[in-house]
This record gives sequence, C-alpha cells and structure tokens, in this order.
Amino acid sequence: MANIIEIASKFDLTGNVVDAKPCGSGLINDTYLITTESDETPNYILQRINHSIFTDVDLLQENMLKITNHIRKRLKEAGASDIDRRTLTVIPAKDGKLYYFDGESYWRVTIAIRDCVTHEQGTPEMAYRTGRAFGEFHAYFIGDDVPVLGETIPDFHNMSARLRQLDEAIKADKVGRLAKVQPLVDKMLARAEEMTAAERLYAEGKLPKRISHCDTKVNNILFDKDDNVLCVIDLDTTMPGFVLSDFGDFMRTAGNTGAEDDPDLSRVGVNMEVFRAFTKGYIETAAPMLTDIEKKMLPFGAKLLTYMTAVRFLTDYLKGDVYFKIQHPEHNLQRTIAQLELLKSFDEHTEEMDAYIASL
Ligand code: GN1
Ligand code: MG
Repeated sequence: MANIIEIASKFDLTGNVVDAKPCGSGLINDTYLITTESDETPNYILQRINHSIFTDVDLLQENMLKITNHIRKRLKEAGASDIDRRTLTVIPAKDGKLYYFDGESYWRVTIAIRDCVTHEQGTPEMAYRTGRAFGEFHAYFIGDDVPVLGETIPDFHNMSARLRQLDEAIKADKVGRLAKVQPLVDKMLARAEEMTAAERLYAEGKLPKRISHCDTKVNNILFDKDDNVLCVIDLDTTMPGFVLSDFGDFMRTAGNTGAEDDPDLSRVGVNMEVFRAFTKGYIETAAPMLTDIEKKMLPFGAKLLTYMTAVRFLTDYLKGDVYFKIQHPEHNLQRTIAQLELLKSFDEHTEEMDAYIASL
C-alpha cells in the first residue's frame, strides 16, 4: 500500500498516516480507508475517481464542495449538533486543488465518518428513517440559496437516453453476445414506452425536476450503530432529476429480499414492509413540496429504477463490460436477470403499493 500512502500524503491531512486499505463495494470508483495514528486525528477516505466515467473532474469536485457546504448550512439552520458526521467534508490537496492528479489517475479525499456502518439491505425501521432523511435531502435543495450544480454525467437517469444506448449496443453487438440474450432484449424493449413516461410528463410540464441524489442505493447511506441515518454519501451524481430516482433506487436495493446480482432468483422480490415504512417516512418529510403526481408515481419510481438499472447492466454486457466493475464474465447478465426478477415482483405488487400511497 506504499503507493496509496504516498498519494494520501499529497493531501492536507492532520495526523500521521499508519495504514491504508481498500474499502467499500461501489461499482465505479476505487475506495481506500486511510488510518491515522491517533484517535484525536481523523481517518480519511481516499478515492481514485473513475475518470473515464467522470470526465470533468473539476466540475465533479466543485459540485461536491457546493453540495456539502449547502447541506452543512441547512444542518446549521436546523440546529443540528453533529454536523461533521451528517455530511462529507472535502479535504483539498496540498496545492489547494480539490483533487490530486498523479499523471494517470485523479484522487480525492474526504474525512472518514467515525463509528458508522453500511448495509446491503434494509429493515423497516431503517427504511422509515431513510425515507425521512431523503425527504429532508430533497427539501434542502429548495430555496433561493441553492447552489447551481452541473450535470456530471449528462442524461444520467434519462430513461429515453438509456434506451438509445441499449439500442446502439444492440446494433453494434461488439462482443457477439446479442444472440444469446435476444429474448431478454425483446422483453426489455417491450416496456420502453411505459418506462419513458416520466420524460414525457416532464416535457409536458406536469412532472418537476428537483436536485436529486441519483444513486440512493442503500450502501450509499451511512448509519450509526443504532441504525439512525447519519449521512448520504456518493454525491457524484447529485443533479437535477426526478424524486422518483431517489425513491426508486432505495427501494430497488433496500427493498429487495435478495441481492442486486442474486444468482438465486427465489430470493429476489419486494419487501413490502420496507416499502410501506420507507414511503411513510419519505412522505412525512417531503409532503410539503411533493406534487400529487410525484406522490402517485412513487411506485412507478421503484419500477423505473429497477428497469433502468437492468437496461444499463444489459447494455454494459453487450458492450463487453466496459462500465461496471465485474467479478466474473457473466456478472452483468446475472445482474440484469436479477433486476428483471425484481421488476416482476414490483409489477405484482402494483395495486398494493398504489393503495398504500392513497391511504397516506
Ligand atoms: C453505480 O458507484 P456505485 O456502485 O454506488 C452506479 C449507479 C448504479 C449502481 C448499480 C456513477 O453506483 O448508477 O445504480 O452502480 N453509479 C454510476 O449498483 O454509474
Ligand atoms: Mg456507492
């Protein structure tokens, strides 16, 4: 880890670094925990930014600083006592830049929040608290003082654009995998019209965009030991979007009884207890800003994000696994199949989900 420790030394850290080890389970960036000698000095999170995905690192890091400063301001206004554990703190490089470039890779550092845990699935209590936290997160970004954020990945959660990318991958069939997955492709394309509803409603002025996190998988949330939400991390894709994205991505991950890439489809399905708890929490804090249509479409958000993620995994499979980190050659296909199974389960629970929302 000598190299990682040397990279860490380029940043304005407090305390002597004694250890560096890989941590986290993200599919995009590489993440390391940097430990310092004493309990009095912070530990740090060092990340190698995936520069082929986040091509504008200046924009990425400026966004991150604006977002964390803004959240810090809102927390202060609300009288929060533990602000340093409730949002990330960006540590600049020694030259004052918000990242360090070693000639090949871009690196960045934040303070590691102490005594926190992450989860791959959710209990109803965690889901309820997270729902409240996301409602608050969305509400933070309303007001005259909200910073202007750039789009770090254009069209990131634009379903029409994601379908165009799938279409291009199908046409190119670059690694010759299409024939094998044609039935899956057909099944997916059959739902294209249904799944692009949000973009149409937006174009008609019926569905608003708000600053959304756009990557609210449950493992992007830090909890304390008592399962209270501390902080939402992974702010790279925070940009204007539909609240459906954030509602949907949490349900897609925390509300799945199986794993995102579960090879055993009998484990995959919607956890309705998590759905109810999460929805209740979210509506409690988001109600003052949510329009009727946003509220009504929340179950659609769960389906949309599951479908969108399946489309993205399948696109990457057809392109020869160039985007998401994989652990084995068929991993993106396995992920696609597991997500489609989850989508089926959401479909089966449509009436139940709609009725619950109407009852709130
Ligand atoms: C990626 O970085 P990570 O692993 O939290 C991806 C998300 C996907 C997710 C699927 C920038 O998130 O959009 O939903 O994998 N992030 C990016 O697990 O593409
Ligand atoms: Mg992540």
